Amino acid sequence: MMVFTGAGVSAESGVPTFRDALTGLWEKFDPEALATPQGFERDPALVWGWYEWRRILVQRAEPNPAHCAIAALAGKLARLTLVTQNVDDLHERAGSPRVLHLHGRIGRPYCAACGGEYPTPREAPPLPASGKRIEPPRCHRCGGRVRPGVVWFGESLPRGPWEEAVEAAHGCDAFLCVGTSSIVEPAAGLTRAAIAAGSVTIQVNTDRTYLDEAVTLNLRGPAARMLPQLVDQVWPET
Ligand code: BJW
Ligand code: ZN
Repeated sequence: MMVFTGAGVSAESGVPTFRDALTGLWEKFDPEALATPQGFERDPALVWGWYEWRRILVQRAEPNPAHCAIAALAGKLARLTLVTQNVDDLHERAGSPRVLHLHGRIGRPYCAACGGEYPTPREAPPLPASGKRIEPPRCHRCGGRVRPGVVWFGESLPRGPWEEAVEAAHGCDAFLCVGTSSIVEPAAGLTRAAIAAGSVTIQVNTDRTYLDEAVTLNLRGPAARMLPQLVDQVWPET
């Protein structure tokens, strides 16, 4: 089985999604200014400050029953590949042993010049304001500017996780797609690949998506309610 998650799986943990009406990040913030390499070059303090706000928000959030149900599912199946577009670590904190992050990890900044890791403090500092400008730190090795460890628009996805995700999408018997608008490419192509490969595809979402007619089953509702029910009913405790 392959499980593929998007921002909706973390929404009930208080982590905002991107495109939901009223509450999505892109309702209030400009993706061109904040989530592109060009935006970071133009105004590094604006971008770093915004990602610090989000990093600390994520650090303070807790996994919800959807993350926990997915972690429990791994113990009930011969093989499960968990692929996420999310930059948070809520799947890991819920106990999922292995998570393929297609869009990076917000808690793993790195040097924009040499690529070296930049360790972030473990304790959660006070939450800064979302628009607070913060100068990015400098790399301990080369003095280059440190950048958020996420994949911005126009950037390539990390090769290893992407290749593994493509292989899983083509080879799985069942594909569970949770809380994603399926708008962002190339990640959205994974669901289409699983459909084309003939696997059973289940979509969990509070809203409609353009894949509603293409998948095998739509479960309309919040992930934190739908996923524990799905897992308990399809794979009951023996
Ligand atoms: C619930 C719920 C609840 C709510 N329960 N459900 C082909 C065609 C057109 C464009 C492109 C293309 N190929 C590439 C592009 C460009 C671009 C792209 O796709 N743009 C689209 C907007 C059209 N893609 C890229 O640039 C990618 N790179 C790439 O393709 O490289 C090759 C290349 C290089 C040079 C030029 C061209 C190509 C990289 C994409 C990187 C995406 N980065 C972001 C930001 C990450 C950092 C950060 O966190 O700030 O990743 S954008 C943002 O969207 C984030 C997410 O991971 C991603 C997906 O969003 P997601 O998870 O689906 O969230 P939402 O908000 O969209 O949806 C939430 C869903 O949950 C909704 O459906 C709700 O209903 C639901 N929901 N609450 C269940 N409780
Ligand atoms: Zn460096």
